Amino acid sequence: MNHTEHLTYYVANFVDELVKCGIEDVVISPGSRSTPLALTFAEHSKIQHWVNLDERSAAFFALGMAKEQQKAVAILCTSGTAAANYYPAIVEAHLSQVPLVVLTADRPQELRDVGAPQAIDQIKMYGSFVKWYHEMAMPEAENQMLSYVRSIAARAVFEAENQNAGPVHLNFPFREPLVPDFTLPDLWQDSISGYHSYYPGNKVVSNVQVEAIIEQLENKKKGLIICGPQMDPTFRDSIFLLASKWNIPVLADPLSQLRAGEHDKSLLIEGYDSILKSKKVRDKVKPDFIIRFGAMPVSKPYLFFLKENRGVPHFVIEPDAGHREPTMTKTQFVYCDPHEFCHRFANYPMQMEQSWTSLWVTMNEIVRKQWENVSPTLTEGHAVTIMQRAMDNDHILFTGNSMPVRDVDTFFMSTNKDIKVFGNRGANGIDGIVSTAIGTASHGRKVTLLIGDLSFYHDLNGLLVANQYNIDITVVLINNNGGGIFSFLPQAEDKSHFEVLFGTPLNLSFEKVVDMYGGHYANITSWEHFEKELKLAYQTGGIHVLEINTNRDENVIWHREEWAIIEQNIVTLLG
Ligand SMILES: Cc1ncc(C[n+]2csc(CCOP(=O)(O)OP(=O)(O)O)c2C)c(N)n1
Repeated sequence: MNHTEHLTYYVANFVDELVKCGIEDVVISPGSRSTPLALTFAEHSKIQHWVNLDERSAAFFALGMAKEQQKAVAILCTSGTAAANYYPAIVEAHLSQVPLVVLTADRPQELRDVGAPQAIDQIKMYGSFVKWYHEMAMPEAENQMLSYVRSIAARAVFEAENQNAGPVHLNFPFREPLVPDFTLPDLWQDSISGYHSYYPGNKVVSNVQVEAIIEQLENKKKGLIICGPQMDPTFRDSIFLLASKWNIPVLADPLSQLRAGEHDKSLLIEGYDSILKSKKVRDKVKPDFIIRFGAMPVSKPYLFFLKENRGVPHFVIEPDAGHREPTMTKTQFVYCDPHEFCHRFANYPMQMEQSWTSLWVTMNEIVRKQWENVSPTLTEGHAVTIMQRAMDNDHILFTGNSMPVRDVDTFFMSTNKDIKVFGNRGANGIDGIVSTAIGTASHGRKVTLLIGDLSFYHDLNGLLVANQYNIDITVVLINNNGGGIFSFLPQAEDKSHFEVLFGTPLNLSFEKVVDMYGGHYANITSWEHFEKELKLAYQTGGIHVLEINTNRDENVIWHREEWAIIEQNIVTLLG
């Protein structure tokens, strides 16, 4: 066999195995060293290849796709800084447990560390942010090596998708010439199933462990369940089964997938962030135990609440492994399938005090009432309310970081519409948000992105892929000309350096950029106008950017006034 034959069979068997293990999408960024894999992906009939020029955007785009599809997506780039540009999305995928199979092409050994062009040290370059790294062998097509390459592909997909999902990295050294020969016979194997089979199973708690937990809960009447960010849409059935059996309030983060859908929401407390903002209120609603599912919630007041109640039994349920508890509260980590936990514990005859549960429901009602009356002026908070009303069933609301996710926490009240809420809350970066949102829209789901102007600017490149693949995306751009969140922080009091270091106004006209990407732009002048533009966006598709101009200082005052009313009403209720 000659060089090209070795290369072709090796790479074809690898790609074919990824496909057999369920990979349906690969996002490729152009380059020369990755040619063998790029051409083979393009040649394989059962994988869709997407081309995204900017590796940073490409990796976030794949991240969004994997979030929405709930399965691993492959990404491929050439050697050098191309691979370095994947870094932020890999960090986010690691922390938010999203499966990615990261493929980087590399120079062969003899061209490393000798000043060869576009050669950097790519060995374990993503450090502990990937679940598994493997330096691939040089292409060879003996049977043994084809078994090897299939085995690695199968393992990569498994490692990415199972237990705490996340990214895996395979680094491929390739020697020139790089172009495979697709006229060679028997490139793809006929078998339908993958090379290996994996039966990972689910973790369960033993009877002894269940008894140990129940013993601590007996006679407790003021419990709370809280659910942070998690992506399983079916979890609501299990958690509300447990909640209804125990008559226990469920505090639900906006990314918990519990606020929207047709399930019974009588024990859902979606207004808990507004409720717990007040120290006076927090002091009066002391729980006697807390059970948390999902990641740590977005809400800062909840963080304070948890710290102030360090003495009470605190359980964190994790499906596989992990230590997601940043407050150092004494915690009992329970590693088991969360569905199984709910079903198992629902059988125990626990009952919360009716007055406790009713109090949370009534406080939640106060919050809901406060947000029902939409202010006549354009406020950042009520943009969420109007968006939520306009969205159809089966919609995705993608929320940017900074104030958007906090406003969604505050203003996205429960609804029977099946709306998924996604965000990049692993590392809370303001980078890559546009690309990730477009990734969630890549397979035809209607997606509305709520984003601040700095975050939008940070990832303008992301719009290219929507333009090139005709992906529909509606962007609600809250333009407060800078970082609005900083006006809520203590540094806002010191005006001397605030604007330069934190406010950072951009003074940009986004209309021109939207035009460059072939999008439709509207500067929103009223809520009626906003509703009309959202409707138009959903009807016509394409890229729509609806800009709402707000003022950072007024935004803080408005939020604080509204929260003060809620506090007053709840304090009156508590007497
Ligand atoms: C990549 C990255 N750089 C910097 C930050 C720090 N940061 C957090 S919020 C923020 C301002 C975001 O402004 P904008 O997107 O306009 O949203 P707003 O605060 O106005 O809601 C910055 C710079 C970050 N989280 N991620």
